[in-house]
Amino acid sequence: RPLEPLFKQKGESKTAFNLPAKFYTERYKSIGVNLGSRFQNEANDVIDVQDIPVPDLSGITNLARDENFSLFIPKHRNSATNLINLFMGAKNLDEFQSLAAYCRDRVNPYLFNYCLSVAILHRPDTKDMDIPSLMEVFPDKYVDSQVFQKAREESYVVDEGSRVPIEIPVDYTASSLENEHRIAYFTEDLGVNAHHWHWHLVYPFSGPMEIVNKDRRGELFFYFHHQLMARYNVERLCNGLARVRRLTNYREAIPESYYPKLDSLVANRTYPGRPSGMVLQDVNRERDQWKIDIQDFETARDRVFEAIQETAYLDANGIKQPLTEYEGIDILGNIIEASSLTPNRNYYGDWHNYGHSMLGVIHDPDLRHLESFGTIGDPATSMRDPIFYPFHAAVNDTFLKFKATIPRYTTAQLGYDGVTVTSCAIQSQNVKEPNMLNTFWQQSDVDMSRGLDFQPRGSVFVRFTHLQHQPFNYVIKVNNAGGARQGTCRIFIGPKFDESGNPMLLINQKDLLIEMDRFIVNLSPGENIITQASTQSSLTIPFERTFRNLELGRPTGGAALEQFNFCGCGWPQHLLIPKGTPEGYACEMFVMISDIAGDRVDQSIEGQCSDASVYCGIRDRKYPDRRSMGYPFDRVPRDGVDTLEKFLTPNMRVQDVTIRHFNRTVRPKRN
Ligand code: CUO
Repeated sequence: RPLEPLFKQKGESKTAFNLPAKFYTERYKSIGVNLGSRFQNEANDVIDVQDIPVPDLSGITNLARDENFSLFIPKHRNSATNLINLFMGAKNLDEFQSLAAYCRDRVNPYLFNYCLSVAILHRPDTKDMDIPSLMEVFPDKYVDSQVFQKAREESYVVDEGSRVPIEIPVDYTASSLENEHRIAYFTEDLGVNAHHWHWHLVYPFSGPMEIVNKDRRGELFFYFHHQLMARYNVERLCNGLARVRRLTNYREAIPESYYPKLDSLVANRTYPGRPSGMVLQDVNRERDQWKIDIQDFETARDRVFEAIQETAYLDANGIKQPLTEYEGIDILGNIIEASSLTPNRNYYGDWHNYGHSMLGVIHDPDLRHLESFGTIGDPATSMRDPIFYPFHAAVNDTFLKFKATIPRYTTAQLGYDGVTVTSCAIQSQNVKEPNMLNTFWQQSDVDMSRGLDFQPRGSVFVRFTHLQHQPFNYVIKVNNAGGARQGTCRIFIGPKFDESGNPMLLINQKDLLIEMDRFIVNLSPGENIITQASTQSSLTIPFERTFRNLELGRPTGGAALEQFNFCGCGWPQHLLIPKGTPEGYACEMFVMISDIAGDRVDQSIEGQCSDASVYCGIRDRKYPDRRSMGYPFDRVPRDGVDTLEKFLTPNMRVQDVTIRHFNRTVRPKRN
């Protein structure tokens, strides 16, 4: 029962759906046009869709087909919950396919895509099916709008074999007058934005409980975004910018501005820009059935602070419950986001989601201009906007305030008796000096033809420029004074100096430490040499999987779909390390072998994608590490420990490493 072709919009699919007559939409019923098979002549496959009773879509089609869609807007969220419930409730695959085919021509396309993806990810009978990346279906959320006009021309005028890729300039959203633009290579990176969308798809905050309620999802919401912020801040430091500010005053003018240069192909509208100096206002958008005051936003935040101060929250019955040492962070994550697992939405509200949505309509809070939300209002595009970071810095700081209230790790909780890390080093490919990481620019091509709103004959490539690094190995020497045993190797990298060039204090440095890899090692008695390739990192997925239909150097022409779902969730490998500087950016690498007794989660992960489990977890399984996420840096260091050196127990080691940036561009091989 193929579902994948249902993702296709506007007829680019080669699969036609033969629909029962009662499925025809009102507009075409009278003239007998079956939208599902309107391209039947060109179709390779024709699928007969099973006749089922027509479902009630009234709580779903209240979002018009030509509106932009955001989960952060309550009305849209309700429509999504209704549609996911409908898809999840289908008794079998035949019925699911029929429902999806019926809905496709009636439901808002973004909403449809999201709900179909969520349902495929979570239904037991479709878990192994492919879902295409959002970038493939809706490239308009990722790519400069000027590209589409050029793509149209190229595909109409030039034969497939002679087409040249359409290049997206590096600096298309702003000039160098805008300081924030120095790190646009990170904030506008296609892979980063695709990953952020995918993370939120795998961990939806609303919908049926069986899809929201995943192991430690509130804690992972914290940790994933904490790591995003660490990575972003280090990119800032590499580019001569200070760590990002926190957005704490909701009544002050907001200096961060952004003009996204994106057009929504579905809504046929340009994503609104935001000039510097805008001020939040109370929101009252009647068409969206949405009303929220700044006061509500402030109250939600203040109540979270109150819970942290008391290390206890009020449950739905108004009874105080403790925020405990290990589980407290998970509950707090669900309260702050807020997800459907929040214990008391009436009291705590939706702090984080309010932020995205209110900032998203700052330009038209009462809908007088009939403008949709800005990029911050949608997880697929929000990381592009510089205001994402001051807002998420404030959210992250709140989590860290809670972490500062819980007991510090003792040396006994950090150590591993008889295990000594005697050395650790990085060796980059084709680089003589050890502990030297090299970054540079690379251009890559992505085939956008599947998501264009016209039907090109064959591939249309878009060429974009992204950061890349020389692949490298970690070489870690470990002495084991005991018998054969296991441990977890945890590797972090962070800046050695602050903005002023002073050595970093651990209390600040710990929040900038980027996790690079985490993997279980087998230790033999005596000396062990562990070699781990950067490409094997349990955070990342390879470039090809981020972009999936990409075929470097060749026209695609119907590239086979790979399993995408959880396997498609992962930090893009090309951004594993920060950019560094031309003169060499000084970092410290931290390596630890932790005691497996405190790490191990007894479960089988066979047959499951676990390539990027650090940020994404593993489908249908527990998070594969029992420690608090971020261990050993999730808590304030013990008394008297103010540097990484002093933090060390024998099972840890620190090594200076340098990240050097070469301002040159590697172009795709086919030119
Ligand atoms: Cu991922 Cu605010 O949660 O963007």
